[in-house]
Amino acid sequence: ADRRGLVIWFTGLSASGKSTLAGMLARTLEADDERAVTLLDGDVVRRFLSKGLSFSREDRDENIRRIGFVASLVARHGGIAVVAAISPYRQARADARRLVEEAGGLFIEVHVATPLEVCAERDPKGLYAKAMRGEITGFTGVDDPYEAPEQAECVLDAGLQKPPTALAALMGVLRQLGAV
Ligand code: GGZ
Repeated sequence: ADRRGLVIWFTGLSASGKSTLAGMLARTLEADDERAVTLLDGDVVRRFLSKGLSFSREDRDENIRRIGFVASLVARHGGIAVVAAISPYRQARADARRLVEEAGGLFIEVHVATPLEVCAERDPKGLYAKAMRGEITGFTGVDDPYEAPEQAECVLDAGLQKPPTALAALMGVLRQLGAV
């Protein structure tokens, strides 16, 4: 397999299963791959690296720019970055891809394409309910855009597949692409 830097970028709606899958993938790679693994989860990033940023398009793009920059540094030094962020805008994801590739890394976009109805049904933080009642505005998938990837290296439906099944499918794609 290719042993250069690697970025695995999970994009998808809130409650689609990104964080769960990213965490499971990071633990698997930590055990099985000699490269150091850095997990960049949207929740944690917004508490530290992106503290104070809102969910306007401008601030989401800034958030993704920062994550892409850190991921490119990890890749430059031959590590693996696993990213989980809604990253709703195609252009911001393309910019992150370019930055990582310029750093000599392999960028793999994973669309966690769990249907909106499933995400809204799960609603672990009650945010979809609030958004649908109009108590919060600009919520992705309700009254804010999500631009689905057109050419993701991997598409998973965490509504249909249980996490271990989705992870196995992703590992298969990563092996096929020579990423691991
Ligand atoms: C989307 C929001 C919003 C709005 C708060 N829209 O399920 P969660 O709670 O843990 O995941 C969501 C998280 C999204 O942060 P990201 O950094 O991944 O977003 S982006 O990539 O667009 O910058 C959700 C919570 O923050 N959240 N308000 N309006 N998600």
